[in-house]
Amino acid sequence: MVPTDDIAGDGDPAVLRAAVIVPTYNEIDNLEPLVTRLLELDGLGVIVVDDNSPDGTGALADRLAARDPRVQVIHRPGKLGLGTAYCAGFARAIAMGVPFIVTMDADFSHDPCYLPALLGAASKHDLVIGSRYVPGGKARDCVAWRVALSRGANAFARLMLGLRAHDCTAGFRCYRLEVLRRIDPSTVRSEGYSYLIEMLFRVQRAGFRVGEVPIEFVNRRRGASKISRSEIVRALGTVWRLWWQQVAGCPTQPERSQVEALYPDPSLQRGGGHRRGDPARRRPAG
Ligand SMILES: Nc1nc2c(ncn2[C@@H]2O[C@H](COP(=O)(O)OP(=O)(O)OP(=O)(O)O)[C@@H](O)[C@H]2O)c(=O)[nH]1
Ligand SMILES: [Mg+2]
Repeated sequence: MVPTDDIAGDGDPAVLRAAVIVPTYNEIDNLEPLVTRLLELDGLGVIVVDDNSPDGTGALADRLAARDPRVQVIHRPGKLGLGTAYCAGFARAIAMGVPFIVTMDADFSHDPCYLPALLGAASKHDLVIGSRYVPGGKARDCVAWRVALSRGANAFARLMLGLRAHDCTAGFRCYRLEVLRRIDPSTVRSEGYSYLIEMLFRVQRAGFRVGEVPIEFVNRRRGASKISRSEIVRALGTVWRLWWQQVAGCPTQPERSQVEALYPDPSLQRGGGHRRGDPARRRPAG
């Protein structure tokens, strides 16, 4: 395990090393304990993306944000999908300029205790996945059909798309800022859970280094799953679409000029490639 020092900021809430994006839909019982755990870690900010949860999760997020300036909330008018929720969170994190951007579920399936390992590994990798399927990783308390579904989806995505990661559907990830600047998450077509596969596909195709850190994934204890049968079918469709893109040789990346226009970065304009080790000394916007 990488030591916690790897994510330590200098104690100033305005100097963040990483933003943790937490998409929420009806996570009233999970959000406060999760945010409390996250804020115990130095140098982390939290971006909650709530889709007008009927159970009041959005209002709870606002109260947490009022208590601590490291917490921000993005409210959306209704359930618009996990993928687009990540996308909204990424746009905010890119605007903040934090060097590392983490995504994780609100339901404690992704234990914050792994964040130091994830962020530590991100010093050598451009995308780090908290993985169930590398040695040392596991899925606890998960029903057999969900494990089989997840295993099958991973095998299918790896085979069809040549993905090298073992846990391609994991939502526990740490991206380096320059990866998101280059990939431009807003151009990803998937809106739901398959957004994760499409992001990984693009990251690998763009030549970034992907690493995996073993985690023990724990089935949610509180609240209900939002994964539906139609999401599963859509994910299959996404894999086929990406496979076709690959076979037909379609570009998967936005034009470079488009990246520059959306996220102006002086080092890209100089044609000097991607900046490494972005300074973390930027204040979060808003
Ligand atoms: N904002 C937003 N969040 C979502 C949406 N769908 C799911 N989420 C959140 O995304 C995270 C993952 O969703 P889960 O329902 O836990 O899906 P899962 O982890 O694949 O399924 P389980 O193993 O059954 O928990 C949770 O924090 C959800 O609250 C959505 O449409 N919008
Ligand atoms: Mg979950």
